[in-house]
Amino acid sequence: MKIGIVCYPTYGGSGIVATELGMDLAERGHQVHFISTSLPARLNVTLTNIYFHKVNVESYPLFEFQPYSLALSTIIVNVVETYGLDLIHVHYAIPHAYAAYFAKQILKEKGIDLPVITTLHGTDITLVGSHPAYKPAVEFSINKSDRVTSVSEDLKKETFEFFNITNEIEVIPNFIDNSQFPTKSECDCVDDCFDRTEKIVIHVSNLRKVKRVEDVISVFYEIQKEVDARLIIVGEGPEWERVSEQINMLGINDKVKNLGKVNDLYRILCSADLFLLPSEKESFGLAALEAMAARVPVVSSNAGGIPEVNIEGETGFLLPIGDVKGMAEKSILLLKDENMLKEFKHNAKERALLFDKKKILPLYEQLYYSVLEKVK
Ligand code: GMT
Repeated sequence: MKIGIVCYPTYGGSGIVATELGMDLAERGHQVHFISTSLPARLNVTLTNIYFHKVNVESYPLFEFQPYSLALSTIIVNVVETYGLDLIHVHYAIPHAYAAYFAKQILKEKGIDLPVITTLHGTDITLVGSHPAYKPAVEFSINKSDRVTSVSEDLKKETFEFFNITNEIEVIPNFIDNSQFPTKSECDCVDDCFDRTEKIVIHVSNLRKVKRVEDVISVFYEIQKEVDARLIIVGEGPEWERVSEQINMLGINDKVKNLGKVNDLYRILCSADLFLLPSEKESFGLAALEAMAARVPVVSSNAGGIPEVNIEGETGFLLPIGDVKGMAEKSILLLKDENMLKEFKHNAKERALLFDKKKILPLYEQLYYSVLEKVK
């Protein structure tokens, strides 16, 4: 198949999922065309069968805001006509599903049928999509997509609650490539990252408000009173300034290290003992799954789709959003009990294996074939 993939190129989960999916499809022999404003963070464009097309949003003095959707529709039309794409798969509804719909209409005039598949990732529905400024357009483009997928049952439920949806939504959960993670013995040998006498607590995110990074700090503050521990923060984002003030105020600067954006996340993760994810909203929690694939248990909130990934009392603990005290108590319990920690680490990996890309990616491939069958 010749497949077009539209995604945001940044470090967000939707871009990661789109990129990993595309690279795997290319490995399976499909021709994959990425369409994005810049090269997606994890994309290896040197792979055979991978093509990259940049969305050029021209600036013009008359425009206060650049017309991204228009530029995207146009490039989709051009790529479909030039390379003869069979379908387009857009990740994130806003405005990708909308732009794809218009590309489809333009192509229809030229006698080309372009099936559009939309994958909903979370913030496109729960935070931005339901805003009155976007709602009718998001609802319309979901209903007009040939197929719609959601990364969790919870997100599917929220989509039906927020919008008047007449289309079906198929849940295809996010996935992980377990083969990219260091093995247990390799993990045990990673001793150059951190001091192995301390317990390593880790948080990975784009440090946005919705991640409640201040709760991460408050939970860790309680942990380090009881356990010899260090907090590693991976990622960059708008909340960092506020959070670093909190770290200063609590006087725990020597116990918290911010690594910023890293290239060897999986190696760093496998040095950790506990992952904290107290998010306000999370349609799935890919960051938690990545931690689990590195054998790291998770103490999280019970927001959105997190309970579909992190299992209470098995791979970690789930507490209500904002329950810092509860999260700290469970973290201390786990970090102090070596047997429980060992068992949870094992369980976390077992759970991550259920989301292995070998199991999940064929679901997308089947979906593509069934769409093509329908339009034939
Ligand atoms: O969470 C973010 O800040 C990024 C956001 C995105 O759109 O990339 O992540 C969403 O999609 C991920 C991949 O499907 C999910 O794992 C995240 O849970 C989801 N984030 C939210 O729902 C807040």
